Amino acid sequence: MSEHEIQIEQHGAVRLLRLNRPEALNAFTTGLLGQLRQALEAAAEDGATRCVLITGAGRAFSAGQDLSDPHVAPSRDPGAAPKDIGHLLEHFYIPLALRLRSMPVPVVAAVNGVAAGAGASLALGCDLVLAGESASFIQAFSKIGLIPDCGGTWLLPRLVGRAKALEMALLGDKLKAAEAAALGLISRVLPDAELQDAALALAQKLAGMPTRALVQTRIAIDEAMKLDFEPALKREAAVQSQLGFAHDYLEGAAAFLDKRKPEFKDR
Ligand code: T3D
Repeated sequence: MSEHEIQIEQHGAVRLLRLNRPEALNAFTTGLLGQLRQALEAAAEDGATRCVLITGAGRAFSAGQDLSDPHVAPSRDPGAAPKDIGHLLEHFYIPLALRLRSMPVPVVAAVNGVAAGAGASLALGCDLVLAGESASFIQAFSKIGLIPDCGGTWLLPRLVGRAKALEMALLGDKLKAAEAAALGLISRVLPDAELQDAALALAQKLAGMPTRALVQTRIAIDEAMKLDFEPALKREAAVQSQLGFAHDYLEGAAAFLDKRKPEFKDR
């Protein structure tokens, strides 16, 4: 399957989405942003898909916003009115970030090269982030007079703390995959040649797990970061109560007792 700037492959219950503008390091045009959101929407609606894997074609994950895209590229005409970048964020990046963060299945990023600007935000917004050893993360925004967007200001301090978030965002230096893993920005680093197979294997493992519980875990952790301890305990109990009535818990517990492999179905 292909939507031009996104390649879509189905591997069993895993929907693989490959950003596909390798000649521009998969920089985001409005076309690519729109196609990626549609592809996420389609994966969310497909009951047979239980995990999404996002990666890039060629030598990069994504270089962020395509700075030559006519929607944002500064006009060379001194008389022309400046373009409103906020419009692009409102209509493309915010809906994309919200769609990604609220997927009803786990989402894995396989970062196969540089992830810069909004490309880094997209990767870091996924549930698990794997990177090849030659991959890197660049908060490129400050170099062009902008702030981190597509969720960057929310994600960075939560992932690495305020001091490192500010260092990365202010300086915009390249952070190698191994450093990113050591900081807790990403989950794992793999040899480049093993990245795609390892990411697919991880996505397939997640696809075989109790999807609804995995997604509720993501939500519970995000919510707990906003709560005091006791409200977090109560929220856990309320969600656990609901999950306890669901098929997957009954099946998981019964399979354990029967010493057999569980068959999870809930989404
Ligand atoms: O409107 C808004 O800006 C609002 C939204 C903001 C969200 C953002 O994402 S802001 C941040 C935008 N991204 C950047 O500023 C990164 C710009 N790119 C780079 O700094 C470098 O390309 C990289 C560090 C990512 C990689 O460097 P390198 O040396 O490996 O590759 P390269 O030679 O620079 O790039 C290869 C080609 O991709 C090149 O095209 P060419 O010369 O072969 O025809 C280059 O122009 C193109 N490319 C790379 N990044 C972008 C891009 N084209 C358009 N937009 C890009 N962001």
